[in-house]
Amino acid sequence: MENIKIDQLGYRPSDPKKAIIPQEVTEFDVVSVSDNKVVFKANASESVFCEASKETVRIADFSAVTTLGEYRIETSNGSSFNFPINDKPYGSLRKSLLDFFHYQKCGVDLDAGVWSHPACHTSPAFVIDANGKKTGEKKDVSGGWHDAGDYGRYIVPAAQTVAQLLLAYELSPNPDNEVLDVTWFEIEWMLKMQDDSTGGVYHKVSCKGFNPLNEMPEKENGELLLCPVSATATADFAAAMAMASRFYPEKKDKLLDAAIRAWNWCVKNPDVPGFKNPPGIETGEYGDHDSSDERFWAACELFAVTGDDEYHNYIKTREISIGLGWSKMGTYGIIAYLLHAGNKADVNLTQKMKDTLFSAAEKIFEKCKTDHYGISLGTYYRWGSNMDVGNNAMTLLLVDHISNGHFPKNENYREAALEHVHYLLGKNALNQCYVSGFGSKPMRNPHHRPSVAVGKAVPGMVSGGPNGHTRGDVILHKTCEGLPPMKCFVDHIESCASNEIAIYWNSSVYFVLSYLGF
Ligand code: G3I
Ligand code: 9MR
Ligand code: ZN
Repeated sequence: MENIKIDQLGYRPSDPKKAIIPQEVTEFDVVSVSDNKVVFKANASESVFCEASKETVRIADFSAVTTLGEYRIETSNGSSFNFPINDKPYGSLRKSLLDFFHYQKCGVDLDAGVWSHPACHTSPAFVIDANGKKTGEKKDVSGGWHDAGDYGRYIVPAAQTVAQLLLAYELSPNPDNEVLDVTWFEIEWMLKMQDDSTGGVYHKVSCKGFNPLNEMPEKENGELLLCPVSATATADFAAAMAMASRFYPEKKDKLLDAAIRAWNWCVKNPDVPGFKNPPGIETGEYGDHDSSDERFWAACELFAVTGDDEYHNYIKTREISIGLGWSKMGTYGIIAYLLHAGNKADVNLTQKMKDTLFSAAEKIFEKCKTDHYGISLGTYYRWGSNMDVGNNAMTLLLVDHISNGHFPKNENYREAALEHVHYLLGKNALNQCYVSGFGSKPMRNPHHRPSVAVGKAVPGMVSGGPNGHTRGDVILHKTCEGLPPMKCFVDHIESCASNEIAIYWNSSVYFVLSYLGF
């Protein structure tokens, strides 16, 4: 019985290594798989109660095992899956997380093995107004990535994804060369989503509702509808395009021009209310009534690139906020300012931004100390909790970068971030590796239309993960009602609230692996 939880993909020799074992036993062995010999024997920790999984466990520290090889943990009443210790334990995982974006391409003939398909969603989209009525205008907005398990394309999550991929490229010790090409596919589409006359950016494009779960994308051929311009989409767009202008020198003018036109729209429209799906539209909403963090991010990116006072003055009068997930984007602004404002940076503002970011990281770090799986969600597991796991790890790593590894206190943020990765790869209450195609118990049945249509999961996709708010998801509710939050997950195609996949969940984990050099 595999009742001992470890990272199913394994460990690097010098990394800390902790398994979670049931409370009934104290002694554990590390056994070498090739000859069944015990190579390490020790006592696990005192038993501890884990609030998120409502179970009592012990922590088995086997960091002392550093010899390359294949192992498993054993106790008198069970064992773990086999796992390796070597210099590249994750193999092609990181590459596969990036390759995933290829499978999400819209508007092109896709050559992707059994998931290949003809070009989808190529017809021009009808612009609609806030009442859901067609305005008479049509626009070509083909291209970009399908957001997730559905075929909608939405600007807000696209901006998060682009930012995380570009930051992974910028801050990794060994960046993947393909990142810029991969990301350009989305940027090109985003540029088409801008309204030429006003500079505002349409919030999203999709059909009016979701199509059946077993349908390949080219089969979805209802009318495409372009939802109204929103403040969050426009500000996110301004930020992402200004940021991108630093990475694509030959496209700099075009990107910066688009960013400035979007910014000017934001200036002219300070009080536009947040986006809501117009009547009759049922696809992903990405509703967010507060565009202040998106505007802040945009101003920081524009200042980083242009050094213009207009943006600096704006930033100086705004609240500094934190966030890396689509509804709260402040941290991207902070990072742009801290890394790229150069000698134009204001000393006080720099300090304020550092304080805000560092205290957010400290809170995350404190939470890890009280969680026996070593992660930072406490008991709050919501839709896309695995993105929160990735984003919290990313926050720790951004502070690691900004502070050059010298923290205010002697805390190891890299190690804490790595525990988040171990959690995603199997060291969790369900013994579940949350990435398709990887681990001894991979996620196999994603709520992802092409995977459902073909009957086989596209590899390298990060599942949304446990969601303690099960209502509305019939299969999740039936399976997990009453269970503690860390266990509210079902590897079932129908569970969109726990087992969908999304571009911005992959980009989050991709950043973490890239930064850590895997
Ligand atoms: O804000 C409330 C909070 O006050 C409350 O405590 C909590 C618990 O119920 O819910 C919070 O709202 C949640 C919201 O996300 C913000 O976290 C909603 O319940 C929850 O249903 C909502 O989930 C979003 C989901 O769409 C449904 O709208 C996810 O964040 C978002 O990632 C997801 O995105 C979808 C797109 O719409 C369509 N494409 C797929 C994509 C991924 O599943
Ligand atoms: O399949 C849809 C998924 O991609 C979305 O993230 C989710 C958001 O609400 O909705 C899913 O669609 C379901 C719809 O909301 C309710 N009827 C069943 C649909 C398919 O499971
Ligand atoms: Zn498509």
